Amino acid sequence: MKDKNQRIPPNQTVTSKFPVLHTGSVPKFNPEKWDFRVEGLVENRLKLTYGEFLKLPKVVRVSDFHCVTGWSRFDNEWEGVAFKTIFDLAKPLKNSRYVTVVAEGEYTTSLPIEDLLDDDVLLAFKLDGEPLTPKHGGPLRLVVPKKYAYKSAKWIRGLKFTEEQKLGYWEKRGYSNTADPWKEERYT
Ligand SMILES: Nc1nc2c(c(=O)[nH]1)N[C@H]1C(S)=C(S)[C@@H](COP(=O)(O)O)O[C@H]1N2
Ligand SMILES: [Mo]
Repeated sequence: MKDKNQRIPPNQTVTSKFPVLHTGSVPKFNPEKWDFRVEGLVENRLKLTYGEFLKLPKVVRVSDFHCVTGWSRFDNEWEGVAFKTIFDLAKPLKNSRYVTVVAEGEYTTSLPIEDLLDDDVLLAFKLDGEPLTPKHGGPLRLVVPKKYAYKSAKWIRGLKFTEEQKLGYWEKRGYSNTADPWKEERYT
């Protein structure tokens, strides 16, 4: 593990708190009605109930979290399903290159498939050994540690595989689409 000073991207400050940041209000979760859909350019579309989702193979990954507004939280222990597991089940078609991540409300973000195949990317339902709280994205959020946290969408309900990249909520509003904290890609 890198020295802590080397783990802080340029112009970020470490916080031991965990700020809550999102647009809109925290959605209600009904486990009977909740589903997770995978669609678009895939061989197998998926529609998983909450129970089915929880039965997928799980992984635990410890990573740092960097918000574009300047705070970073170190050593978050996320537990969930690796993106790779969903990828293998859905079998994206050859012309599929991007994923739009669809959350409750009007929030979306998008990423190239290869960024999501990183070993530290997961669809998380636990943080630091506890079920993910609603304000931090429970029941399910994406975690993409190598990008500013607006790519780590909370309350996710599905993935759509596409050939062209569709800009997400913050990306449409001037935030960087590549969002690399180490290169300080904050704005377009
Ligand atoms: N659905 C949804 N996910 C979201 C956001 C949002 O507004 N809506 N904000 C993003 C931003 S900018 C940050 S910094 C993180 C904050 O996560 P936290 O509230 O768990 O700290 O959530 C990200 N995911
Ligand atoms: Mo953020």
